[in-house]
Amino acid sequence: RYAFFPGEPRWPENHRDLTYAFNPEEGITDEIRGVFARAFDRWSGVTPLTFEPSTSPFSADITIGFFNGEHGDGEPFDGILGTLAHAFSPPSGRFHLDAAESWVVDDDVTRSPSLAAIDLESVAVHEIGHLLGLGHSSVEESIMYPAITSRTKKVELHSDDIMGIQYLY
Ligand code: TQI
Ligand code: ZN
Ligand code: ZN
Repeated sequence: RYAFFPGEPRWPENHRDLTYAFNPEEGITDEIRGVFARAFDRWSGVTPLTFEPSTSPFSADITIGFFNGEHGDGEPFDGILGTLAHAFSPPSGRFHLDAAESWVVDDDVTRSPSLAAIDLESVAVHEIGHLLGLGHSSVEESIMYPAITSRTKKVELHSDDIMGIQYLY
């Protein structure tokens, strides 16, 4: 079943139109922007929340960045596989991805020749769940279940994810 962070933090009632920005912007392609836009749409489709891209990382509610190793928050990335990404509970809005992964952006990851290929959209949908206040679920088919395998695409919200997010919003 779905779970929340201790104290059930969430974005406040008067702050439901959220903006997101990439920081750094360097290397962010239109394909990558499209992946994140689709991942946010999955959650806005089942909540009163909206998500708009912004070019101003200092005023955006959510900042997204790809980093290698230690990147200033004491939770260093570890190179290929292991930790792929992390996101903090509301109202932090920080979403970091390990630049060392073999991210698959628009291609069919199930056909990737790389055994370590990770589908960016699948990880984005999961991490946005954390950004909005969901912890990990015990339902294996859910997006918030804490396991992902390489060369797998899992982007559809499960009824368990929807029940969890609709409790918060
Ligand atoms: N990153 C972990 C995760 O997002 C970081 C983490 C561990 C975490 N415990 C947490 C974040 C508790 C918030 C709250 O779960 S990860 C998966 C999954 C990771 C893991 O790189 O290991 C996905 C990233 F769920 F499949 F295991 C994306 Cl989808
Ligand atoms: Zn980080
Ligand atoms: Zn997680």
